[in-house]
Order: sequence, then C-alpha cells, then structure tokens
Amino acid sequence: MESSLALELVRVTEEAALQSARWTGRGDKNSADEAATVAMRKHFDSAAMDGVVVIGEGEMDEAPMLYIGERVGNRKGPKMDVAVDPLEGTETVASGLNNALSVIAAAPRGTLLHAPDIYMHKLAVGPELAGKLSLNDPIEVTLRKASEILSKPLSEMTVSILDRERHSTMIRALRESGVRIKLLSHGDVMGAIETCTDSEVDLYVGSGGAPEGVLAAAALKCLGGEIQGRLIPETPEDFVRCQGMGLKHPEQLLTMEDMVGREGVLFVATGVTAGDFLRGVKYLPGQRAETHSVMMYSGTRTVRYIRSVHHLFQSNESLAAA
Ligand code: VTB
Ligand code: MG
Ligand code: MG
Repeated sequence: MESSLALELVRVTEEAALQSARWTGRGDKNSADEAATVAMRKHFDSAAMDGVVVIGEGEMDEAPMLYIGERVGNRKGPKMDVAVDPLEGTETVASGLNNALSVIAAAPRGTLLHAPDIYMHKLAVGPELAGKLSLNDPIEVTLRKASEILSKPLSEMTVSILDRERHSTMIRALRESGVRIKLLSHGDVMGAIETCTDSEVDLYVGSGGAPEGVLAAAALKCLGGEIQGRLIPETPEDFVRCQGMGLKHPEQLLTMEDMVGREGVLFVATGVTAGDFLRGVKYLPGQRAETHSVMMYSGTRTVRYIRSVHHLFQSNESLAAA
C-alpha cells in the first residue's frame, strides 16, 4: 500500500518538476513556483488517499492552491496528513542553480507538525550521529562530540549551513573550530538530507524555514538520520500562531517524533535543477523529458530511486484535460 501510494505521489512531484524546470535561469521565481504548484495540484487527485494539506502554500485566503486545510487525493485511501513544497528552491530555479526539488511528505492523519511559516533552528545528522547530539548544546560542544563519535578530527568534518547574515556568529564559530564548511545559497531540505547520503557533509546546522524542517524530518526518518528543531517566533503574532497550531511552548525543542510522529512516513522528491543527490529535469529529443526522483518509506526504510522518461505531449495533454 505504502509503495503504491508513494509511486502515485512521485507522479505528482514529477509533474511539478517538469513544469517548473522550464523556468530554469529565467529570473522569474514566482512563475517557476506557480508552474510547480499548479501542476502539483492538478495531479494530486489521482493519488489514492484522503489527504489534508498541513504544510502547503499558505492560508486559504492568500493562496488559491494547496492551502493549509485543503483536501487532496481521491479520498479512496487512508486518511493522511500531507506536507508539500511544490518548488523547494524558487530562487534556485530562477537563477539556474543546483538542488531545487519538488517535495511531498505524507503520514497518517494527525501526525505531522503543522509548522507555521517562520524560521526554525535545526541540527541534522546522518545515522552515525543520530540520537547522540543535542540542539541545546553550544555549537562548539556539538562539533567536539561529533568529531569523537565519528573518530575524525574537526578539520576533516564538513558542516553545511545556509549562507545568511543571521548566521554570521555561527559561521565565525565554525571557522574558528577548523571544520570545513559548505555554504548553501538555498535549499535546506537537501542540506539536511545530504547528512544521510554519501556526500561529505556530516552535519547541517542553522536556521531555515520551519515547513522545510518538517519535510526534512520526514526524509531523515526514512534515511535513519535525525533532525532536531526549535521554532523561532519573532513577534507576538508568531507566538499566537504557534500556539494555535497546538504548540503550548513554541520554543520547546522539537524532536523528530514531535515533527513527524511515531508512525510510518512517506517522503518523495523529484529533482528540478541538477543536484548531487537527484539529477534535474532533462529535456530529450522527440518531446520527451527525463526526471530523477526518490521515494522512501520509514516503515520499511526502503529508499527507491526512479528515473522516468516522460512523453511531454501526453503530460501536457493530461494537464489540459485535468
Ligand atoms: C530555507 C531553504 C529554502 O528558504 O528554508 C530558506 O530551504 C530559509 O529562508 O530553499 P531564507 O531564505 O529567508 O533564509 C529557502 O531558501 C527558500 O524557500
Ligand atoms: Mg514553496
Ligand atoms: Mg521551500
């Protein structure tokens, strides 16, 4: 059941990727995002589930599609919570940079954290470090512990972090510690995932979007890694929003269980632009295109990679007919 649903969801991220990839490097992030969102919405209803969007494109009144609370799926399957980011990396596509993705996570109804669109402090690690570090520790302590557990000197570790002014103190501390640093221009879902792949990245730290934190938690649960988070409500309104989403103490440490629950979670993603983990959309002769996706299920810890060749004629036609 999980794998057939995951495959149906891959179909949805593939369509979003195929449409948004057309905007690669064209300097128009809104059009790229809209193309992904429209395509994702149009294909969602073929998935056999009774889904409710808990992380989506915004509140109902401001976003017409994939708003929080919207029902998705054909209603003929399990009741699910659904988290989407039709285009994780809108600027990335607009600038033609690496690692833009289309992403969906799904888990039994009531299990995914309804994270508001604010920042979240994050610490993500791969299987070797999972369960062994704490976001409560100062970064120097975390690095020292990680270096001991991994049995390698700090100078041979790599830490990734979004390249942002708000991280200047943290980046300085990383530099003083002697670790290698991978500065990300965007895309911290992929940043967190990379701690679990055969990339050089050992830790992902810093703050990024809270919705992206929940999406990353879904992926890391499937990959055997770990992410911890702490929301950063900046205004009294943010506090109220967090509490409205069921978080009595908005600044509490969030474990993976807080973010994605105890039950099986599905995570699917399709590459939009090129990346180390997933290749981007490639248009082929004869109105065809190739996509690379991953589908994972935490219940079995299966990770499947799917290379698909699409006939764009059919893809566009089914879009027009939908
Ligand atoms: C991250 C990253 C996204 O936003 O969550 C980041 O994953 C956080 O916001 O790709 P800032 O850009 O304000 O730092 C993105 O870069 C864009 O959604
Ligand atoms: Mg988005
Ligand atoms: Mg995003």
